[in-house]
Amino acid sequence: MKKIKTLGEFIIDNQQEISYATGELTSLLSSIKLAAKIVHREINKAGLLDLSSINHNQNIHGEIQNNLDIFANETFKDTLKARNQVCGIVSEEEDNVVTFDKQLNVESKYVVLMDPLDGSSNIDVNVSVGSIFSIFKRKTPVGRPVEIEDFLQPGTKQVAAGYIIYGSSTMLVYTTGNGVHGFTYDPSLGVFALSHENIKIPTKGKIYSINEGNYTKFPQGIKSYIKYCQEIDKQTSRPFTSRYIGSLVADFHRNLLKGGIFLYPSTATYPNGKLRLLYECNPIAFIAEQAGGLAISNNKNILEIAPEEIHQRVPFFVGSKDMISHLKKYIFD
Ligand code: P6P
Repeated sequence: MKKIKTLGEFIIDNQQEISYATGELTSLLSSIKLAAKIVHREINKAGLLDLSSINHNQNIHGEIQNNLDIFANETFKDTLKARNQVCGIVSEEEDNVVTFDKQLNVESKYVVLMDPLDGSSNIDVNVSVGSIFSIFKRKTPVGRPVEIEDFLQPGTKQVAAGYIIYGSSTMLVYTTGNGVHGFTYDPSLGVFALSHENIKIPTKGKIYSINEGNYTKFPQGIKSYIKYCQEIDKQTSRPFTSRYIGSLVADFHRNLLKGGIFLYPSTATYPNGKLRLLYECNPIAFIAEQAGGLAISNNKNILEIAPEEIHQRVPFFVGSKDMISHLKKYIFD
C-alpha cells in the first residue's frame, strides 16, 4: 500500500524551508485544514439540508448569500480565531476587517484574507466550489491590525496562499513560496494526503476559460483573442478547447493541472473586472507563479498591484506562461 504523507507531516518535513515559520504558520495552516474538513462535511450533504438554501441576505457586493456562504465564513473565522497566530481577517462575506481582539494581548503575527466559499451559487447544481486563502505577516508590530498597513499589502508579500476545491474529491492546494503541493482528502481517515507534489502548470495549453456570454461587453482586444483561440492552426494546436465552469477555483484547478488560460476581463457590468484582488486574484496568482505560470491584470503582474481597498476588483488573466505571454499582445493598453 502506498505510504500516506499527510498535510501535517508534509508541512513539518518542509518547515525548515519556510524561513519565517517558527511553528505559528504551521499551526495557522493546521487551522485552515480543520475548517476545510468541516466545510467539506457540510457541502457533501448540502442537498439534504437547507444549508444551501438562499437566506436572502446580501453581502457587501450585493450578492445573495446562501446559508453555506455564512456557514463557511463562520467556520474559517472560528478556527482561525481559536489559535493565537492570526490578529484579523478580511473575508468576501464581511464588509470590513474583522479583528480578533482576544489575540491582541498575544503576539499574533499573521493576517488572513479569504473567500470562504467561492462559486457557492453552483452548489445547488452540484458543481465544484472552493475556499481561497491568502496569508501575510502583519506589518504593524502589535495591537489592533491596521487595514492599510496590514491588509493592503501587494501580493508579492504573501507568506502562503492556497485553495480547497470541493469537487469529485476535496483537495487542498497551497504554496509557501517553495512550490505548489496538492493534498486529497480521505474522509475515511480524516486526513489530507499528499497526492500532487510540486505541481507545475504546462507552459503551453489548449484550454481557454472565459464567460463568452459577455462577448459583446468585452474590450476589443479580448474579442480578438477569443477569435484567435477559435481559428484553425495545427502548428499552435488551435482551435483551443473552451471550458468554463463559472467557479474560479474549479476553472483554475483544471488549467493548473492540464494547462490553459482563465480570463475575467473588464465588462460593461464589471468595469474593473469581477474578481477580487485580495482574496481571489492574489492567492491564485501566487500559486500560478509558483507553479511556473503567470497572472496579470491588463498591463501589470497581479502580485505587484498596490491594493487600494479590501474588496477591490481587477481584471484577471491567469494560466500557462506561453498563453499569458501571447495574450499580452491583445490587452496592453
Ligand atoms: P460569471 C463565482 O461567482 C465567481 O466569483 C468566480 O468563482 C467565477 O470565476 C466568476 O464569479 C464567474 O462569474 O460572471 O462568469 O458568472
